[in-house]
Amino acid sequence: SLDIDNIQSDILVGMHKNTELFFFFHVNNAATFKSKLASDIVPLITTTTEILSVDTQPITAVNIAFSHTGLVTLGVNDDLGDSNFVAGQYADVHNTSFVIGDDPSTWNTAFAGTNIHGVFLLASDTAANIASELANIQSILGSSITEIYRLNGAARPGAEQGHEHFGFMDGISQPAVNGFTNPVLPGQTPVDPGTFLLGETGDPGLDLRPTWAKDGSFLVFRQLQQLVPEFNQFLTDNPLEVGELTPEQGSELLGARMVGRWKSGAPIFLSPTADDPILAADPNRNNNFTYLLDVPNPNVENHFNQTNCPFGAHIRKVHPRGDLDPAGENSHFIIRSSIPYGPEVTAAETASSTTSVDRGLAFVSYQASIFNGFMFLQSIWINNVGFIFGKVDPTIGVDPIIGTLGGGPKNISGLNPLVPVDESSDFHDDPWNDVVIPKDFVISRGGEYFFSPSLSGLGAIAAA
Ligand code: N7H
Repeated sequence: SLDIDNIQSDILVGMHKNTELFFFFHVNNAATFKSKLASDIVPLITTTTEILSVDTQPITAVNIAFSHTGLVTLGVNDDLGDSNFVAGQYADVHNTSFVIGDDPSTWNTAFAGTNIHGVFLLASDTAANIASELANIQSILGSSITEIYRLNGAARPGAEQGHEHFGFMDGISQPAVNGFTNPVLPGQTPVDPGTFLLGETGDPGLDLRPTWAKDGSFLVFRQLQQLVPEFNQFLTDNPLEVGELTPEQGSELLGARMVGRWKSGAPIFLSPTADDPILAADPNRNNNFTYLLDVPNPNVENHFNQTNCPFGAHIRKVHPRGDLDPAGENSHFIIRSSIPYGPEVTAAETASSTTSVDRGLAFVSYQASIFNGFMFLQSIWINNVGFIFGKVDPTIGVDPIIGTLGGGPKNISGLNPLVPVDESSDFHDDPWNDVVIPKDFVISRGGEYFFSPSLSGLGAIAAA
């Protein structure tokens, strides 16, 4: 089993709080910073064990992670065995072999370059608690650090709690970690801990890691702006005309088919024509499916059929359950720990169908290899019109939620369920590209790659 007293809380479990601050900093004085890290900061860091029980959860949970330039600034020159980490996320904006799809001009200047050395993640029930913990940390570290940027995340209010800004329930599907997750829920795939934690069984870079890096994880941070009124307008303008559905229901169905789940979280593969909130709320059922069998017609081969779920639906693109052989699927799992940021849509924004206030997702993923995790999903799956490979339609399109073709229109296969099921259909007619998404509704504002060390790893960094 894993040494969960030594693993930071956000990696395997999440912060379990409704507000979260991402505080990005630059280190000015490495010697002072390291001395305070050892004496005062490490004792503040929340462990996995602490977050698991309400009795031991701190009022404000604290995690810390460093960029590559941060580690170098602190005198840590060990090779962690991850070239994406070394180059930083801004370099990947210009990566032509593996395209993450970002437009550098939409990047927040704080992220452009390699100026960020580290990030504090502070999570609590109230913004006031976070402010007081931040004041504490700033008084400990004094002028040894400078703030570069901050982003306040918060759960959405009332009935929207747990839903991201487009309105869909998030945080439903996570991989199960061998030696940690108990019980494993139906439909959860158990994977080696080394998929997420360096130095553990299954770590693809096991031989490359310095000892102190064991039980740390690479944290990919992305500020992903969401154009919510524009997204809603697109759905309103393009209701799917299926059976007896009202235009409103047709719009709802289109959104659900873009995501692969209804707003409640119910998977469309199991409930293809109408939302099913009871299914959505049942953890024993809401992940219990693969795309291998077509539910109403179990004999129809799934490569030819997107009646229940488009090949390109967001959750199918990023987790093609059963569409690939298990090895191809299992090496690309990430653990997500994102939280929405920004206020609710205002009446004026709704009326004009135009975003005027920044809101979106503070995206966080953990993986032991940035390439196998975030990078592979983003470039080989999300932004690849050919993925999922081997289907009857060879041009499925990019991910309708987060994929991009440089901001322009996106043809997505099978968003309308009344698409041909017949494998003899003529490819050249492209009969599957029935709904065209005119522009991107998610825009990257930038991000960075970090390493979230174990507590003993933090001690080693402080002593470097
Ligand atoms: Fe996605 N959304 O609201 O549409 N995502 N995502 N994501 N995402 C998921 O199953 C969303 C993003 C994954 O195992 C759900 O927990 C939005 C990035 C993965 O079946 C919803 C944004 C990446 C899964 C959303 C966004 C991923 C997943 C269903 C950006 C990776 C699990 C809830 C603004 C690079 C899939 C759930 C599975 C689920 C949405 C970003 C990956 C509703 C709005 C950048 C692996």
